[in-house]
Amino acid sequence: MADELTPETPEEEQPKKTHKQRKNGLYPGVSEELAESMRTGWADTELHGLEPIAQAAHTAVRRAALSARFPGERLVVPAGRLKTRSNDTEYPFRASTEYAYLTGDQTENGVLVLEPTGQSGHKATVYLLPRSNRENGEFWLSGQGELWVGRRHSLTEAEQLLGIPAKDVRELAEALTDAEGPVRVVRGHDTLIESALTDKVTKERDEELRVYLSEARAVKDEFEIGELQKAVDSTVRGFEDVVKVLDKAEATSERYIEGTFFLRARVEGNDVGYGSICAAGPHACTLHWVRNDGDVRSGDLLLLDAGVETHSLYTADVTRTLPVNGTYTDIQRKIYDAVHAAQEAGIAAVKPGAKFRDFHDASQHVLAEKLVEWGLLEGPVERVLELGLQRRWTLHGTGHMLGMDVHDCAAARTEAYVDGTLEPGMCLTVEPGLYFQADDLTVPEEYRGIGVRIEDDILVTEEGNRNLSAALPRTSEDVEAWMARLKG
Ligand SMILES: [Mn+2]
Repeated sequence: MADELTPETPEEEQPKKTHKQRKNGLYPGVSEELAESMRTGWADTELHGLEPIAQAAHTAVRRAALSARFPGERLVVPAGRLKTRSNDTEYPFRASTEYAYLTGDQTENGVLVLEPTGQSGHKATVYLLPRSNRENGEFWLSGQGELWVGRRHSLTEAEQLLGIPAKDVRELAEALTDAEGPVRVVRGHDTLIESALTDKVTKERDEELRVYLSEARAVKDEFEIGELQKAVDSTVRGFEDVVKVLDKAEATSERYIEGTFFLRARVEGNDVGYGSICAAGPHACTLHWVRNDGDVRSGDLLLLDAGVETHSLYTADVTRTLPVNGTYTDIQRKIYDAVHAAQEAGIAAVKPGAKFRDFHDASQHVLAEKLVEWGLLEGPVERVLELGLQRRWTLHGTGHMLGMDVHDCAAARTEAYVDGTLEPGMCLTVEPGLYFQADDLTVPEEYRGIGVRIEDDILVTEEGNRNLSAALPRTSEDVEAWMARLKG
């Protein structure tokens, strides 16, 4: 099946192999007459005059910046390959962020190569699987044949769409093995390409390429900001969907919430940008609760942390903590309002010229004040912050860069990110939380099992910031009114 005629097999070898397979009885049902019949009688479906994809002009600018950073070197950026889920089924394919960022393309096995054109400048080529060959039976006998997986773009069509010359990827590994001169590859996506380069690359130099591509994504261009807003808008609708079916979730489990949000993500976007956290009751205190198999009970809170990923792979990352029955209890409201105050302080600290750490510090300060005020920690607040004592209940950093990866720019150097300075065009989450574990004996019983997080997606602007997810209510009163309206 899928592995009988692998895509990287040079074309000229394939007819022979197909013949041998038939002879060996691998395709016992295929007579020479059927094989002959399948070769012919197909219409020419080549598409002509295709317009470039929306981000083509932007990807060209990104490749030019990459070229300027690594003059005279061959740069290899793979999309990645299908990953086996079980036997001959694969996980849904998601192209590497680096490849999609530089090409706008998302097809499996694709590889972008920037070939140096002397001391400065590069020639970009995108290497792709071409249309399936009909002559050798590949299109219907191979698991990667278009009859099984769907029509691909021809190389000519891909060139028009991406604005990059396209070649057959099955010739790439050999070409890379033969090529001379310095080369770097983005690791972790394509073992075939990496093994072709194994004698020519070093870990340290490849890491510099990865770091560059991570830092390059920190400031978003106009296209990216539009896509992030789209992702957030779909996410807002997904949250509304969930509120409308909370009774069904109560009758079943957290899975009903996960499935409801996923429906919105698949209909309006590519997927969810990360596994949805649908955490009812004490599950809210488990930061990455994605099992989502628990009960949803009236009187408990639901912490929903979810984001739609657009077709272009930009994701939202939004959290709301909602009372399942529509009304916060007194203790839930007290904790919720404290987290909201901390988020307000955090958002206010997001502006150009501010340090990345500032919004975290602002939020943590508010949370430490509340914990002292409630008698859970002994003051003064400065002592608490100095010793980090609030972290027993605040647990995580207050936010991160957001983009094609939910934790975007993760390979950036500390000085360029965590110790860096905010600039217009950066997009980040502000997401303080308080979590009182169900078995935490250091807090009064009424706190135990309550977890609250509020998370919004904030764009740094020239003037300060813009909350991309402002369409979702944040104060406890506004959340209750919004839920009442949707459930009404
Ligand atoms: Mn987040």
